[in-house]
Amino acid sequence: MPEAIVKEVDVAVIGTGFGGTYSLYKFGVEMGLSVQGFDDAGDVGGTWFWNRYPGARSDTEVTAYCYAFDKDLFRDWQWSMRYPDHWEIRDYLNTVATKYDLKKFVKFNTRVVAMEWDDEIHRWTLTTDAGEKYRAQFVVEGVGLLSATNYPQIKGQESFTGDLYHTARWPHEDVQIAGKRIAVIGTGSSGVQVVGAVAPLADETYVFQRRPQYIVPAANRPIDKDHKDWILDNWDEYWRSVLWSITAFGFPESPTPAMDVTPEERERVFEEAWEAGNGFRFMFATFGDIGVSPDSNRAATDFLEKKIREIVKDQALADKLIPDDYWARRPLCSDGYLETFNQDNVHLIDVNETPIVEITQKGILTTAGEIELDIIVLATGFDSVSGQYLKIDQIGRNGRKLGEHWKERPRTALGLMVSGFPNMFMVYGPMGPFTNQPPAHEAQVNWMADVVKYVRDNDLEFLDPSDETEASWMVTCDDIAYQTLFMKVNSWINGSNVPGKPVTNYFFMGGMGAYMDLILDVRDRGFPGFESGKGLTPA
Ligand code: NA7
Repeated sequence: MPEAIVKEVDVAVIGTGFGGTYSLYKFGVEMGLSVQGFDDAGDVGGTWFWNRYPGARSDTEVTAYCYAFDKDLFRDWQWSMRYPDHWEIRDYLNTVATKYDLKKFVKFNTRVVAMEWDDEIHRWTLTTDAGEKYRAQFVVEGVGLLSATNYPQIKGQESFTGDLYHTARWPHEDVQIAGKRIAVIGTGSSGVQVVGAVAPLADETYVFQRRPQYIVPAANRPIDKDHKDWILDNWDEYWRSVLWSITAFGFPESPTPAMDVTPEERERVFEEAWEAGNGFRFMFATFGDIGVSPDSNRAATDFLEKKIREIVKDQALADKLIPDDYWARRPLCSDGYLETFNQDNVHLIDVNETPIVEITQKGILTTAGEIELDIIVLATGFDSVSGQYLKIDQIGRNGRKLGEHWKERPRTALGLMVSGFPNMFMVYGPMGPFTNQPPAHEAQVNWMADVVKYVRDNDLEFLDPSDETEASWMVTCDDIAYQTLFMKVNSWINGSNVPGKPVTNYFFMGGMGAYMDLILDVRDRGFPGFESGKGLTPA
């Protein structure tokens, strides 16, 4: 006997971060469709529900780290700082959810564990971790680019008698930092933020570094009210400029190659960007080719190396903090990270020189001896881009399994849909744009809404990108990505941070504007290369 379906809806939405919350608004409120949301978290927030570690904040300027669909909200909401912290971002998403009464659509503390397409009735059946089944014609997976944790298994981890936390699974209650001995393993965005926040308070801070990173000041400060007013006065023009830029960060990008100007001019431009703060600005607003030209990249890293040497007093320590590869990882920024290494109670442990042997009851044993600790922080990042999708057992048309379809590498059409998985959309899925996320999420969800309208208006039941359409998108993405330096340096951007994960291209790196033109063109031409299906509407 078939298992009972708890509810049938037009659109199921998995995840309530920026993408999922907007999807609930778009489909459930604006379009008036029946929707059902799910989140394994206890509330809205997405990655910001979980990332509550000390120092956790967006390092994207907030005027492009917010929604564009609601001008009143933008006017009324009082962001405090240029880069909002995790509390403020959660508060913002909660305000949106409350304003549009979105939480009524969502089953929180509920994980979707499986999804299967029924090719007779053209509907998805979703199964939750409680074993309940839901049915939906369309599914939006807003599960997060940086959501599935990369949780290393270090020998002896379970024997530690102090507290051990991953940055992306930080406890909700206050963690006492003052007076503690703290180890931070990892020096990506999260590790750098944690170290900057805990080093001034902790008794001793031990920074376990595998590879150093180039770091630019954040220059966090109260939000610039004049800029906010300017955006309000130029609303459509501003958001168009964000979406039709390369990175969608809301600042003007430079088209000038770094080697086209004199060394003095380069120095002036870099110095100005250093003062202005923000890693993405430094990479993309100074010159147009830092991510692609080895010479331009080297000019930038020479400048950043000089700054590290100026800030860090002990030059032997500075040597260890200077990377020796291209600056082609996700650009970091921090106010104070490098400076902490001038404190006597902040210790850099280079795990290449003195590897971790094991975690003990009392702390961490390296080849140089045991370090006694109260707290160990795993700032070891994420099984990014594809990891969270693969946690859901997904079966599409003709029994196609997502895990098998993606075995060699993740594949999508337009970063939005997967061949053989009709009416299933991914917000910021693999081969999506390599850009600031919230504006891209909105643009993608709007495109999904256009698919839904197209299906309904044309009396269809589903759209499904063909294998050829998917293959052609992969070629487009790879042709661009392999011209960049991001494919030459190991990081989560190319999957090389997680053992066993395919090391490959995961993005469309042609810029947000080009991406917009491509996806809107597909829409305007009536989705060529997509198979459509009519069928029985279920009783
Ligand atoms: P990242 O940027 O992937 O950084 C993870 C860090 O953890 C990085 O320094 C890694 O070293 C280090 N790492 C990972 N595993 C280990 C082990 N086993 N031993 C020692 N060190 C390790 O993750 P984040 O959370 O900081 O940031 C991810 C994104 O989230 C960020 O870019 C923002 O967009 C938000 P490595 O450098 O790889 O040698």
